[in-house]
Amino acid sequence: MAGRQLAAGELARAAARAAGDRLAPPAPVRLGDVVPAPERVEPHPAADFTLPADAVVRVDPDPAARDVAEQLAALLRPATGYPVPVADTVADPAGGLTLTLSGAGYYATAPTDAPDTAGPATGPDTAGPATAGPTAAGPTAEAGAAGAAALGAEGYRLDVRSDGVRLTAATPAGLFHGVQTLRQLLPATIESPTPVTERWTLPGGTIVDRPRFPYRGAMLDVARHFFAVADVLRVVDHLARYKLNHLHLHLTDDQGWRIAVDARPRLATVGGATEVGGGPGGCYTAADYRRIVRYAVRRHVTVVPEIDLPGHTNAALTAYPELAPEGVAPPPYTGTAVGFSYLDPADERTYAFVADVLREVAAHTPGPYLHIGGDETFKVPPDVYARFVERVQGIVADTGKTVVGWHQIAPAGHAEGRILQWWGTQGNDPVAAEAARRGARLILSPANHAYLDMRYAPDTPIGHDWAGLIDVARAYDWDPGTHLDGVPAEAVLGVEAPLWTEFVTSLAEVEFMLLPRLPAVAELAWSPRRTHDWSAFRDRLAGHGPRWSIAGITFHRAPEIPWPAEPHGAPRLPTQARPDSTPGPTTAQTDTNHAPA
Ligand code: TNX
Repeated sequence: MAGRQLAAGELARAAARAAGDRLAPPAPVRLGDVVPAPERVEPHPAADFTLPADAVVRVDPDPAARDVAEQLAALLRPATGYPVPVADTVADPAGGLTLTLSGAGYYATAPTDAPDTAGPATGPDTAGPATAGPTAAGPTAEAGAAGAAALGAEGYRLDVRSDGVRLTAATPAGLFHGVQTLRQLLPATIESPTPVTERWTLPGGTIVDRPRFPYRGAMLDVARHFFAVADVLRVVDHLARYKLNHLHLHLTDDQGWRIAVDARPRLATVGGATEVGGGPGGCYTAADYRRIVRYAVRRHVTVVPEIDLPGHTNAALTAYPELAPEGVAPPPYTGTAVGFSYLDPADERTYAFVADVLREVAAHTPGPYLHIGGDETFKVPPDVYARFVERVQGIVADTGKTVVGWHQIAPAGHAEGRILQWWGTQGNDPVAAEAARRGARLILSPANHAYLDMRYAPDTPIGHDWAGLIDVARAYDWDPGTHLDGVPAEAVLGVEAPLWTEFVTSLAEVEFMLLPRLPAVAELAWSPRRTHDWSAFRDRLAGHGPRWSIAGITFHRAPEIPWPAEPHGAPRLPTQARPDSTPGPTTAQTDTNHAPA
């Protein structure tokens, strides 16, 4: 009798659930509506999942995975108003969100698709694709381990089923990227900082995803204008959202020196006290810098510090005039011209200075790279310049880091593992191609596609135009795998979008220039080439406008994107008066200064 009652109760509940499912509207976001486009998407419309008010995030008892779970819970709490506790166990995974490291997930046994031939052919991030069939649940443990290996260092698998969500990856970085996908699959109001009444439904199905290129980045120039630590942290958030994993900080230039060096204290006090337009500038203490690094590490973003040498050093020379040619202190510089300053390559004190600076910066930097600049040193003869770069490459090697430089360092001798950041505008660059043949790897930042300081259109209120106007289509319209003649995809480490800040003075302006172009760059760097499709990208991108608005993030409402109407309007770029001493962005002289060599 009791048994029959139980069964009847179960039946009634099942019937109510089925009726509820039939009545429930489908998830507002489609499974494929993710930027950057995932490698594989298998929708399973009957398997939508609605987050219950008592949802729990469960995670493998691994500290780094646990930290990703905490970040997932933290992003769910404000808008849902749910408590979302995190539990250190993946037992009893029904009804919540489960994050699992490595072999414990579920995978099908055999790949069903050829590897993406447009991408690099080898390496942990580029093994053959895993399979995500709707019938993939419940394979053997061996199949699980094989699947996790195929996800590589940053891939993930996301299974949304009506009884719960499972996220699996071989690494915490993979879990973190999976969380970014999950975030985009929730209704846009998940970005609200305060509770919203909403059905928190995720679209059913499976996504299996991993990056095309291991280096995916953006650069922030904190030298031309100084940006507070909080602003930099917010830029890290924007990168992480789109699965970008490197933040290059351009820490030094003519107009300001932005990282304190104990051995050379005047760099901070004198070199840091200026910026374009004559503002007060600023300088990160070692603690500030380490705070940025730690924040980035938690978001699986590697900070790449740049000390620009031997040119772009006027601020350093105001602090240590003995390093200037003829030993004469130059006046502080707050304009926007380039190419006039340099450390004296003939003076041994220059190399002691460089070693002091790079040793300290390396010590504060957990990532593998040190960027030595090397651009626009117009006043140093080419052979002297090449010997300087070779010595500095050696100093970087002594710190244990891998050297990165702008592609102008290509003519200098090869150094083990060195990386050139290419910022040209013509894909035909035999010197860079030759450096790649000698073993250099390339980060591609073609100025006419990836320079986010270029204006979108003639009426964009701020920015350069020396590399042309870059609307969203232009930012999206190139292929890193084939962009440079004679440079095979295997030599391409990845893609980076630099934001120079001669004309960018505030966080709102940074965001206005980054968004919506940064997601375009992210898609080029992450997604398999076969997913590349402007009209599909444009439609997926459009859904991010309301997300940014709800989160209070400024962006450019680019006219070529079909943004949905927003009831409360989007945050607008505050109109900034440009300081009188700063040449306007249309100044022909300023903009031809930067034509790449
Ligand atoms: C060129 S790209 C520069 C920077 C400028 C930028 C402006 C590069 C390595 N050097 O010094 O800020 O153009 O777009």
